[in-house]
Amino acid sequence: MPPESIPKLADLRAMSADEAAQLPPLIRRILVDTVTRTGGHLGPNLGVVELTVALHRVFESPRDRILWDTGHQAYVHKLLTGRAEEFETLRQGGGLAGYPCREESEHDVIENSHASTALAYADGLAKAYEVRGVTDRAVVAVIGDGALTGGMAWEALNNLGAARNRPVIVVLNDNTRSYSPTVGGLADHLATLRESDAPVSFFEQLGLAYLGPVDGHDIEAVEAALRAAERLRAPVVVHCLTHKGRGHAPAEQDQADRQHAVSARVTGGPRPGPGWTDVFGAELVELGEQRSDLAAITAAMLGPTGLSEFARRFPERTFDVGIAEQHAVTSAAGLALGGMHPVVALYATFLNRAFDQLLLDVALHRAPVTFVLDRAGVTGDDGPSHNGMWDMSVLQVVPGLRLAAPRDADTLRRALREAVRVEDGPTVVRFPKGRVRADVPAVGTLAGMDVLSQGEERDVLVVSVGATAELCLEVADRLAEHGFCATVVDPRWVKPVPPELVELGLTYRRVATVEDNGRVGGVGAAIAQELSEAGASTPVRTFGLAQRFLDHGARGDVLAAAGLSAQRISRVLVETLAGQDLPRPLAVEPH
Ligand SMILES: Cc1ncc(C[n+]2csc(CCOP(=O)(O)OP(=O)(O)O)c2C)c(N)n1
Repeated sequence: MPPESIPKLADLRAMSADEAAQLPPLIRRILVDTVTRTGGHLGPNLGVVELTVALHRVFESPRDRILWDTGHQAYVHKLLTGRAEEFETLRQGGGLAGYPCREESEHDVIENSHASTALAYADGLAKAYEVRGVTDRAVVAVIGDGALTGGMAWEALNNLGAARNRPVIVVLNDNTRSYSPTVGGLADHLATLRESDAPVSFFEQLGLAYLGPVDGHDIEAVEAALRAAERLRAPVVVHCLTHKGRGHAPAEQDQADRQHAVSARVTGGPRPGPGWTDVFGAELVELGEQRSDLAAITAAMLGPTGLSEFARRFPERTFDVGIAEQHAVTSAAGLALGGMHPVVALYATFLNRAFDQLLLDVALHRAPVTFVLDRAGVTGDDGPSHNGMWDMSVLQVVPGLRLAAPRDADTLRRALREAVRVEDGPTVVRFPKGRVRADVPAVGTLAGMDVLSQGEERDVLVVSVGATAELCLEVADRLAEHGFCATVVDPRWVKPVPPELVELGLTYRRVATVEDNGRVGGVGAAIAQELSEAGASTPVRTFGLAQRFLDHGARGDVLAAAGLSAQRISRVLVETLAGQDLPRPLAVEPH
């Protein structure tokens, strides 16, 4: 059946229970057909088909506000809220976003992708409606058992439970998994609630009502529970039990993560080589063998951050803390105080969650913690909140922190070995998403830094940060075509700015820095500041990502749109070297 057979919302609500029961197989077929082609979150969406149908039959979106925590499970919601015909454009440039998107639809109230926020938004919405005397709409937040492990969710429950007359419906989508099985005391408590109805739930003890558990694949049962929840006019948790990957055998049988996220179907071409994540994971296992004080910490992303093998070899030194980056960081500081050297493996974008913990709990304590930031820079198809384009800016302000941006597999291994040897403060190793390309060998060293390409004249010193090395070499080639000489250096450790780099910069006509990070406050800005303080008159051009929320799309397209292409960088540099960038004197107009 084609996407046109997805009913309009009003028709969905008018359907009989029997008619509604016909929808899930159609929806699952669309999900599987599309997501296996475009890539995206398959397992989570297959698990919420009936739940989403029930939600949209009971509540009247957009008057009633339905909030999706994390937002990766909102594809069915998109299909049911007028986007079925565009669904095949999912995650493609110019097409539907992979998460809720306010610009896309009035049914999308919040857009995030960072977990555990929906209950706080719901708390705020409900407070606003109470203060403004708005009583005609429900506030509904759907949250997974994984996202419920995040501290923000607990903080929100604490607030929701305290106001027993302010209605908020929390739909707990309990599939027992984050990527892998959800861990911790709360997960154990949910298991108890699933298996017997005797004990009082944690939610009731906090002051919320509790309904369930309900079979989340039984539309009528979910609808009945949601209606009962609405009638309570109180903060209430509706505990729904679902199966991640439901109805699609490859997802149901996937022991690792129930096809939590699948890649776009690749047709033909050479087999892809190892990824940055694999190189890191393998090196950490080697280091773990040499050093019994090394520990690994993940925030519910053991496999995706490359820690599976480390966990298999050293289970007693591997800690999954749940989707709790703040806790991961401060508990790493605790591990360090206790004589270990923890390696905290995160996606770069999620480190934002734990900035203060890194600043004060780790750096102020000079705790030897190594942060490994995967998916740094533009990630592309997951949209604005998933790009790891903030880390090298926010980390600039952390005293005593050292940051390496390796350019290839070889320098990643080196950086990691060096990082875990540092015992007087935090270290960071950041690298991008995807496959590692061939190593980019140094042609020499200059003042202790790797030289990737040596120019004969001192026209431009190009400072290559991390995986921008190939791009910088292409820039050097293009400059050569225009008769300008560029030397490309890679300092590898970019924070603090190496003093040798500043000295070297003083001897060039121009300095250009290139980084896969927001331009504001990044490595380039730090280098420019150091050069200026050293009294240099050398103009510095900092190339990085335009400091805006970048639309989703293929990585190469997003990079180019954000200003990081060899063509653009070389054009700007040729203009500056030809003196065309000098400010023209203002013409003074007579009175
Ligand atoms: C702050 C933060 N950390 C990590 C992630 C990565 N992540 C995306 S979905 C997910 C698991 C979510 O589990 P759950 O909420 O139970 O939803 P499910 O996919 O099982 O339906 C994780 C860890 C994230 N989105 N946000």
